[in-house]
Amino acid sequence: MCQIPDELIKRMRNIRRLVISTGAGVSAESGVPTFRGDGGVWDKMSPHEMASVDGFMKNPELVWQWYQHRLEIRDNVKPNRGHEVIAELEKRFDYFTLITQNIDGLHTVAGSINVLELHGNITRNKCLDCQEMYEPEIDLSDGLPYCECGGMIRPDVVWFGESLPETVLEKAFTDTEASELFISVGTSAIVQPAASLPLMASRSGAYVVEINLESTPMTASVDLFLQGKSGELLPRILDEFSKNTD
Ligand code: BV8
Ligand code: ZN
Repeated sequence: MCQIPDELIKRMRNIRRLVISTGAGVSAESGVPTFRGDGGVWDKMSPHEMASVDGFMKNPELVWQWYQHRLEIRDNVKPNRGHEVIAELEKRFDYFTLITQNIDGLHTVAGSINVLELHGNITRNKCLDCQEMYEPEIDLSDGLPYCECGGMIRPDVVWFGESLPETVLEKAFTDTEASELFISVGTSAIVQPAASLPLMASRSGAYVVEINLESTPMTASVDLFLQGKSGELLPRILDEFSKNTD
């Protein structure tokens, strides 16, 4: 099991602005399948078939079934220690931002408050045309759901080729550039523009840490790579950080 270097704990004790950015790897330990690992959701379907407007328009029933299936998984899991530690760390820093690619909402369930959901949230639906919001429960047995305006209702998530919610992305960029310590946890660092955040932090002078089960395209350019499970490493970091220094 990899050591938690003193350097990281020392830095945590000497900074005020912490940004944590998470991907599917943090939810993996709650039982939510990741995208690109074995048994990942993508290996059964291609992302562009399922998580894109064209894919939805081509086969809305299939895409709706896929999201309903993932919502079911999400409704039967709970946050894990990794989520809880991130929620605890938010209380310890004057300026803290959590940026997540995850759409399962588990960070909020775990108690995180300042959460930027870059890719939306599977527990919300909206109208494709007028953007009216709708509850997550959709009964497909009555056929496809439609809005009063006649538009199709879809999950309120960001699909490939769609731009991310503007204000959310703006704030993610601003807080990343202002961060003194940037910790990326459980992402394959492939999906853009989320994957550019650590580099942006580094360019603005932040110390960048990557916590992940395996190395990724960002590993070579971070200051510290901690290989392992987020649900194990994050609690150890919090324990070391909480030890009194005298
Ligand atoms: C956009 C929501 C442009 C839906 C998702 C450059 C700039 C801009 C865009 C692009 C670009 N290059 C390419 C693009 C297009 C595209 C893209 O990035 N493609 C990739 C595949 C190359 N980007 C887009 O289309 C984005 N839109 O920028 O549009 C634009 C601009 C202006 C105007 C119009 C358009 C939109 C991207 C969002 C797509 N939506 N999800 C849904 O979920 O159904 S992406 C999807 O992948 C999820 O959100 C997920 O979060 C995301 C990333 O995956 P990860 O979270 O990293 O998960 P993954 O399984 O890949 O990795 C998990 C990692 O955890 C692994 O490394 C594993 O080892 C590790 N792990 C596992 N267990 C553990 C663990 N680590 C620690 N502990 C464990 N226990
Ligand atoms: Zn509508």
